[in-house]
Amino acid sequence: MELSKVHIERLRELLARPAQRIVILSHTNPDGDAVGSSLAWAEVLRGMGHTVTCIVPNKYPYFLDWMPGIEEVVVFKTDTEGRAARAVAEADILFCLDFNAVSRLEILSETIQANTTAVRVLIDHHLSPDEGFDLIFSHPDSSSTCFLVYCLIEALFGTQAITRRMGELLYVGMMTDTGNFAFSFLTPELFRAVAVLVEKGISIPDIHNSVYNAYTEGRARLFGYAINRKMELIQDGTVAYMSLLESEMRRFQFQQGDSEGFVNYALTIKKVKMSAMFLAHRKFIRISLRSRGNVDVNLFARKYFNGGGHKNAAGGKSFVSMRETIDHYVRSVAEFAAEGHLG
Ligand SMILES: [Mn+2]
Repeated sequence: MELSKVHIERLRELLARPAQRIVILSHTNPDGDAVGSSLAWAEVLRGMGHTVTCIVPNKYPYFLDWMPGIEEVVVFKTDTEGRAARAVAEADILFCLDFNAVSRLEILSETIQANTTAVRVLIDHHLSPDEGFDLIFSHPDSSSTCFLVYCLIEALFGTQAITRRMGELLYVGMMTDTGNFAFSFLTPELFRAVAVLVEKGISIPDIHNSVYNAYTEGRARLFGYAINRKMELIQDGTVAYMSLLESEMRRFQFQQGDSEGFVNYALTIKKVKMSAMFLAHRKFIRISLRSRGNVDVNLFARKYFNGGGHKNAAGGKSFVSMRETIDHYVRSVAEFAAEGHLG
């Protein structure tokens, strides 16, 4: 992954202005990469004397509660004191981390559009970023935004600027976005970065345990239910899907983040090349897509579900019923296969 020297210098100049008021934003349903990269970047900026507020549209999953500094993240949805709106209105710089379009902020996007004076900087690894940023670090070849933030810190200050605390935060995103170092873009540079974080004193077993072995009983039982009762295979067993209605989620005391990993599980079946998860929300159905190898779910999500993401991990939304959404998926998969996209 090659960072642009020109962009690095522009970032350096921007941050050289004294005492900037900075807001770091990340996406709806923030995950380990969103929160980890935001908090680590906030630490760096505070170290330079800037005032930093981290904002996410809605709550992060409970298994990230242990992350150092997470209590300072402002959750826009439950921010009754208007801290988020005030920080955005007063901001000199807005950093957008781990998403590629302001629309991904959903309930927070209007608030962002209201401030037209702040410099907007994108730091992200999703495909096809939107226009409208003043400075863009868009690296779809980075396995996580945390790794990208690591590279930015290294380019700006050298790795001596990385503390153990930052290391723990950055490792969370590197680990979760790569499926514990099992997906694509596992470059030598990434493992060199991990080596540096280990040198800083991070405990990989502790972080792994805190993130992956911290679920509720309800989540474990919901997982069993989803796999046993709700997983369907189509296209001669090469494509899977699963759906959860609100009533089913309630039955297992569903909490934000509980369905993470479900969509990946179908890909543990040898023949399965593509997997989808349909999760009912009050106003729409959220779709997660995963694939193996050359099957491009970013393309699929763009074409059929108004979404996007990465080649092997993407998402979208549907505003019709669960039945209609699934019918649309099954038809779309057939068309996708007929066009030769399933190999
Ligand atoms: Mn990410």
